[in-house]
Amino acid sequence: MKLYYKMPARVWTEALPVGNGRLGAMVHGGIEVERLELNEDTLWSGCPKDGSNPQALSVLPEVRRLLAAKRYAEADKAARGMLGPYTQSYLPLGELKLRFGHGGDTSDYSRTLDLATGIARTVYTVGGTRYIRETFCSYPDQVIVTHIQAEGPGTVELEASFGCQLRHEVKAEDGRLVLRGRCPDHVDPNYYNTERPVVYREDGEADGMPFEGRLAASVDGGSCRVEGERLLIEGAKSATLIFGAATGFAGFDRSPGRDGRDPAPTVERTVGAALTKAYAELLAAHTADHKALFDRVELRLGSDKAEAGIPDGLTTDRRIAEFGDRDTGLVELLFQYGRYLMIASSRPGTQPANLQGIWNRDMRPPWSSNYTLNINTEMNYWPVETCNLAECHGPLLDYIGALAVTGRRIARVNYGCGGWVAHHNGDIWAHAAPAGDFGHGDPVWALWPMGGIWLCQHLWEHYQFGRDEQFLRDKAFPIMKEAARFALDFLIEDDQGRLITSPSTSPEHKFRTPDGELAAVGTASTMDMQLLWDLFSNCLEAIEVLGGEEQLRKEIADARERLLPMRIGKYGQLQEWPDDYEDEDVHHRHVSHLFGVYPGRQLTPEATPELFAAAKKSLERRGDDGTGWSLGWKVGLWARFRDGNRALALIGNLLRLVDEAAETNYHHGGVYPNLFDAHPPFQIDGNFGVTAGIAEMLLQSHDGILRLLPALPDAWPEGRVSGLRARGGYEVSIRWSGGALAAASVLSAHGGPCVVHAGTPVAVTCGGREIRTERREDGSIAFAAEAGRLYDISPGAAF
Ligand code: FUC
Repeated sequence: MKLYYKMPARVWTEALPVGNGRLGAMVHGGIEVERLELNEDTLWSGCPKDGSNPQALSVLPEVRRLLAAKRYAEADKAARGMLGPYTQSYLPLGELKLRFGHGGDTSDYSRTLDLATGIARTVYTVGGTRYIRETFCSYPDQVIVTHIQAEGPGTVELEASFGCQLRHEVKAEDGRLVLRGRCPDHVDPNYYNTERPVVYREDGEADGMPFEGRLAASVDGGSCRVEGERLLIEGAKSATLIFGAATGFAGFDRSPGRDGRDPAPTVERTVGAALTKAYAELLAAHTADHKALFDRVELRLGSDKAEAGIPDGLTTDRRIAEFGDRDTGLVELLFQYGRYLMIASSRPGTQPANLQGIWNRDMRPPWSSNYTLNINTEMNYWPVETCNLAECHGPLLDYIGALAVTGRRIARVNYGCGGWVAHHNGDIWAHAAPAGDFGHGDPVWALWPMGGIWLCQHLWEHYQFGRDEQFLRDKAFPIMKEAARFALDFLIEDDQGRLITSPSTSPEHKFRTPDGELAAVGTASTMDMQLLWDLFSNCLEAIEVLGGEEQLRKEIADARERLLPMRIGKYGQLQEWPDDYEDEDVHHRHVSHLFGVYPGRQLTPEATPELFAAAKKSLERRGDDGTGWSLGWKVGLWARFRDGNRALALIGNLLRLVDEAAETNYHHGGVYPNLFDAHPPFQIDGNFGVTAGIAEMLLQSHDGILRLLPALPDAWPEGRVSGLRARGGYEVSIRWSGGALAAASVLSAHGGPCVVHAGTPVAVTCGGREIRTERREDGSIAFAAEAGRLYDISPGAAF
């Protein structure tokens, strides 16, 4: 479980990420100069702003009238009047540079990131001295730790300094090297050309985020001092550098500049506390914390490396370039990397993972490195429940709560609706308005009031996997029901009394009208209808669990019944829009209308065979290429289509080596040498998407049945996976051989009826005793599980 290289990172996408959900670093592993590019997840530009647009409400009837008459071009133009501001940007904290005195004449260099321990290690020899450098980011101690050990006659000689692109100063203070500064009051998105994209207010009214980073060190032998803008270590056998940082962030609704927290005491507390501890103690606490999460899931895809012609000792980038998915160990690594990155970028109490997780080096990062809610943010969190990291879901679930607050105002002012709404972009200030500088944005992405509705799926899924009824009652359902309120108020009737959304888009994809015109804004996109079905169904199931809400239950059930039905088009495809229009781009990266297959659950081969087949046809037509995240999505989709070979082909397409210098590409992605997903540019969603997709190949539970090995590719005849989670409160381990189930176990946390489909007759035992099962027509078996019991499932006749 290691990423491995034989030379230092030359560029950012070769560097190795560490993080504790809040603090992060990209570790370059340089020889004469080590660089840690630093991040803190609350370091954003701007402050809370009212993004509502009262004009939107007066434009809305006009847009609806034009759409009813299918006057798309005019509707598109008018819809621009409904937009709000752009989001703010996620910003880079700075860089910690360590300049070593030992020269560059080294041998035996290696650089690794151990996913199982969360430690980035750089090892090399200079003269007769072996230098061992370890960096990790501790969640329990809330600091980044770099330990340098000289084994042999040589010593550690180093000079540490900070770099920073934000307004800042560096000072020696009380034995610490302090980096202090503030963020701009405003940063425009990187794709928006303006005269002053980065704005610092100078009038004493600055709202921008204050921040502070502190570096301190302890040494074994030799000396350590802070002087001017440097921290200096001389003659040490080993040195431990401690870096901590904090910002003025005090909540999505408070100006950090005027009403925020002073970051200094917070950062001093963590750095001071960590300094009193020995390196071994810091390391032990970090490793225990990391392993408690990471070790829950194990995946082994049995393979004979020699037979596959894969030499030992190959670096990760060579494995990608030369073997891709044929190297099953690399596929295991890719799977676990998604889990590693989740642990490193989203922990209880932190911000949710953004487009780049927490790792960003740019003042104007791609797409503001924001929360892109029309696929990317959700995809980030697809693996959390199945891959046994449910607590890492917390930051997103909390964030949905913040959006439900700001989104209430947008629902009322922009749409005249109750409940809450979010659109395709969010930021740390819980931006919920349609993005686009009040008219600059393109409705094809901006005008999509479905962000909150999609996010609510995460609240329901968190309940489904964990069955925490109090969470459902107190936290999830109140937010879900208000999202449903918005939806119920926003829906209108078409001329046949069916319920439609208007205006409506299918994220980022245009359709071609019979006159050959490209249009973005229409009515009732298939994705809208599927998202609404999902939210309504989840609300109805929640009401069943919680009781009460009779009035709302009726209203939602009635609306779900009346949603415009999906249609099959002239190519046998699932139509993306209610009319069978041509695609703007048949290979478009978004596959929004397949939400109902994955991550949704509306379309299954058993419940909706025709629509399911049409959805598959749609995916065929889209093809097997795409941006990194698009490939990740397609892995999950092919898993749901129960085609393991095709899912693996998509993993193969994602495992294409992309160069740092590759330009932004909307059709062709892959991974960088550090296995970061390449849109390109770097975007972390594809990492999370493929991890979730691989889990989906091995276990599914969206239709109420635990489906074991639903999409096992021929290339993985042997293997085992342990610790995957399934809806209903189950933990599942599976072993297979010769391409078929060998054994499985199901741990039931809460008890209840358990239905298992293994593709073969199975018997169930518990503690060695046979369990009575009921055999069902579809080949599955059902039994009554008791809470806290482990059930063993083995091929053979059912008892
Ligand atoms: C959506 C996608 C793009 C990119 C951006 C962050 O706009 O269509 O491909 O992922 O989000």
